[in-house]
Amino acid sequence: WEIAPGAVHVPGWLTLDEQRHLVQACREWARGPVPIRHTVLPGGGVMSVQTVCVGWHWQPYRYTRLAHDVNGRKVADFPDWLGDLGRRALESAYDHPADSYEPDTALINFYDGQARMGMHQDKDEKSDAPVVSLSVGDTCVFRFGNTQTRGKPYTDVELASGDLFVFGGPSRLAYHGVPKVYPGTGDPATGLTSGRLNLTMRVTGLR
Ligand code: MD5
Ligand code: FE
Repeated sequence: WEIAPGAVHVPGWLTLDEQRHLVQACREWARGPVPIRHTVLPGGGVMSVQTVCVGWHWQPYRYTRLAHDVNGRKVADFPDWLGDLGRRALESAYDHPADSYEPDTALINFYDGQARMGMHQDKDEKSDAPVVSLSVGDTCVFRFGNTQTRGKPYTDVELASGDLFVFGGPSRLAYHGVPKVYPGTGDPATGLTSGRLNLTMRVTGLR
């Protein structure tokens, strides 16, 4: 399903086994070396979503090797299996080989029933490579907007457990957010008994 040029939604892309594996990996990353936390924004706001990173640490609004805003430690290495999953995801969404896609960071967001993500652009990456987004757990409303403003026009899409979304090309810099999560809609067989997990893979363009 192409929502806009370069923005492709593939419902039910992950198998149940893959979802279980992701949940397990994210659980371990959430424990450390840099524990999952509510990111504090420079203006003093606190994000309702909890975030943990792999490969590079994201803090508003840049990527760093060390989590200066949490405990000063280096985040877990970006594993090879995750890069493989990212290339397979890109191939499925765009229907062509993605051998040269080498994501080097993943942001894992955990949403409880109240968590939201306001409309924003992802522009901290110094690369125009696509972003691969994988969802596990409760269904949410994902709001996909335009590149000019936070407001209309936008398209609301439901993202359910196992769904893949790829954002590339002209959609890479579109405003987007998560205005709502539907508690209790996930399948406990994933290992996630409540809430929503979203993992995004990106190319930072850093070294
Ligand atoms: C989420 N995460 O569901 C979303 C999914 C974030 C974030 O927004 O920044 O962690 S990723 C959605 C995304 C990424 C890059 C581009 C676009 C959407 N887009 O152009 O719409 O937690
Ligand atoms: Fe984003």
